[in-house]
Amino acid sequence: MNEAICAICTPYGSAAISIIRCSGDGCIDLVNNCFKGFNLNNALPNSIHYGHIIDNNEIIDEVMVAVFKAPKSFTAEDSVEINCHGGIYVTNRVLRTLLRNGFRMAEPGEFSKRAFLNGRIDLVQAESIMDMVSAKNKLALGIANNGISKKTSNMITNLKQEVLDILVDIEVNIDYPEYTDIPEIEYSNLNNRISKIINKMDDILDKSSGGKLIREGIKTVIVGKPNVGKSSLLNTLLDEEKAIVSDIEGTTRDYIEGFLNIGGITLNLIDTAGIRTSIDEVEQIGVKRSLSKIDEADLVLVLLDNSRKLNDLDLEILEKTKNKKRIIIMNKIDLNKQNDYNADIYMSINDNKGIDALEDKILEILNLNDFNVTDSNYLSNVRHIDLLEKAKDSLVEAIKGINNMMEVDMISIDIKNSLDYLGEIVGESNTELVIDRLFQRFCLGK
Ligand SMILES: Nc1nc2c(ncn2[C@@H]2O[C@H](COP(=O)(O)OP(=O)(O)OP(=O)(O)O)[C@@H](O)[C@H]2O)c(=O)[nH]1
Ligand SMILES: [Mg+2]
Repeated sequence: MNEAICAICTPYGSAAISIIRCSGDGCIDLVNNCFKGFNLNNALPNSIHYGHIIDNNEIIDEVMVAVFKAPKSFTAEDSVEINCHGGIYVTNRVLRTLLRNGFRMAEPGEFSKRAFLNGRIDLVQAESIMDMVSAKNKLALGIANNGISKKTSNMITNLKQEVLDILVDIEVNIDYPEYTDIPEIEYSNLNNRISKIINKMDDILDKSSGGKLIREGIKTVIVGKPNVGKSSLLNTLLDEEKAIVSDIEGTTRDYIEGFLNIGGITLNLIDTAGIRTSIDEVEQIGVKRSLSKIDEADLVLVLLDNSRKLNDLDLEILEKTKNKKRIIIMNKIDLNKQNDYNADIYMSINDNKGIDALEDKILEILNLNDFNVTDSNYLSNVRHIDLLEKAKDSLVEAIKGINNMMEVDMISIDIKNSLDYLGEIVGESNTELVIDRLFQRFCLGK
């Protein structure tokens, strides 16, 4: 029994049309009760009909209504999509009419959740739909498409099948020791088969770090002592006057963010407060935040000043970032040279010099120049990567057990765990709680 639900699934605001999505038991009849035109109960699957939404004989809107019948709809339930005029007031009136006529408001993600629970899509596909909606660049869109088209799920399902085959061989040995015609499981053979799967998993995990960066955006932090031109760099890269630039040290007190697309990749660019020992309490908080931003960063742009000698602050910043992926930039090369430090990039933000070289260097250092979306043997979602790592760790445990000649039923526990983790990626062994939490992150109408 699936209650009839409805929600506006287009953005809230004035537009040519809005779409209200309806799904669930009796949904076609319920819409028909407030629809004047064709009798929707006689509608063919996948058909669209002209008419009016009426509320107590009052015409609310002139609409087109699309009818989908179970199981051939997004949710695999009877569904209706009402295309009404896009004004906020009129869309809300249509929605209210539906709510008064037996529908309840859908929760965020409920349509996708139903599609998943009804077996229309697996969990990876559902998550990829959300990724598609939030994709900020071409590569992220490509990754989302891999997920929706089941390429990602198939990769996991194939791994699962291989693990399952091993488990079945072991279980047969444990459960039916009396059958002498079943070949006894050999540890060396087991070791071989499991190692092969571990190698495949390693391969996927190796490629996945690039996928994760593309999907989520690359957290890029600009750091340096005061007045080196951090805010100027942010503004130049974003091509807007987002941060205040001045020759007063300590201009930026807190961090400022903006998104930048280069080479199809999204950088989440963060300008920070110049790092120095300050007596000003507010500035000190800003400096602390700058330092914590370094920890969280995928990439750090360290700025040095060509017109000032390298000092302790520069050295401290270089030391703090030495284990991060970083690009050292010598700025203000239009001024007299006072700084001999060997930087990666030389630029003058004021004269617009070195910007292209910096952008190329960013792609080079992230190793994303030749990242290939059409190769679908990687994961991009942290949840998936985390579970695949756990699945792999369980197999590594199994190998340890084999090497220690442990009982085969103990080894099979690790293999089962691995299988469970893989299942969790596509949503096969999830508890209701995990699933509820996951779908709540969707937007309304999805
Ligand atoms: N000559 C020259 N001046 C520059 C260049 N880049 C930035 N400046 C100047 O340097 C001064 C400081 O620039 P900001 O971008 O505010 O420096 P910041 O690192 O953000 O400074 P804080 O926010 O105080 O830490 C400004 O007067 C800029 O115009 C450059 O390439 N050449
Ligand atoms: Mg600044």
